[in-house]
Amino acid sequence: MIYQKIIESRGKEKLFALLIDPDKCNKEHLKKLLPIAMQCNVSMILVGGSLIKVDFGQFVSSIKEQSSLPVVIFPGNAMHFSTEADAILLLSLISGRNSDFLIGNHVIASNAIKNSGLEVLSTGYILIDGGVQTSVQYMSNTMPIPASKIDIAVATALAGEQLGLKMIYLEAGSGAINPVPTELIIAVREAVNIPIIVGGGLKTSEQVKAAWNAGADMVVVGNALENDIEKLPLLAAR
Ligand code: 1GP
Repeated sequence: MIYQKIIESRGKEKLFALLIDPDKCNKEHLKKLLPIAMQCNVSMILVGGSLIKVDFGQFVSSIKEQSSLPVVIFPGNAMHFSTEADAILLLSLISGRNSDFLIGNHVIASNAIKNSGLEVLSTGYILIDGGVQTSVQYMSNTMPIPASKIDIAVATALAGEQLGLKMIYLEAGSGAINPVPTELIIAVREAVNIPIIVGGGLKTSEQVKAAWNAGADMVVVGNALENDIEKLPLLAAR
């Protein structure tokens, strides 16, 4: 079970998730990327994006055929689904006030998720302003929390924990100029006990380590590796 693995790793090993956007990863790239990901002890592969054109199920299957790494769906909406994955990061966009992303898509997908038997990782998804308008902001039609409003981010994370969500994802958005500030991660870490995932705009190993040191249990990197697989060993080094 993936959640069990996340809980058991706390205090022992920091986790690194590789985010693959199916539209930005062709067969050749995937073939090169997966062996490196396995060598680098990547903890799991997240598959997703705000808007996806290619066949989601086929893409997940091709990852499963070529690697033994756990594959977790990182859905942009209810259409992003595959029974071949190991788990789904069931994101409720709790920093926003758009009911479609708080509960609407979840209702649409609920029976398919139940029938699939996939592990459900219910996660409070909190958008933090990363210095540029990102696809997730536009597609979800929600406003991110300003990066300086640490008290709002903390209260939002706390509410997510009190609602029974199993994890908090602090998200600056794919391709963010500024990753989630370390002071904000530290403050959320002090406020909640559940695991914290941090992603968006992490481009250097210093930024990855800073997020881990601030209290992230797992970091997510996508963009920085899309055109530069060679950076993976450095970014994923513990
Ligand atoms: C985006 O947090 C992830 O949803 C990863 O962001 O693509 O900027 O690494 P990047």
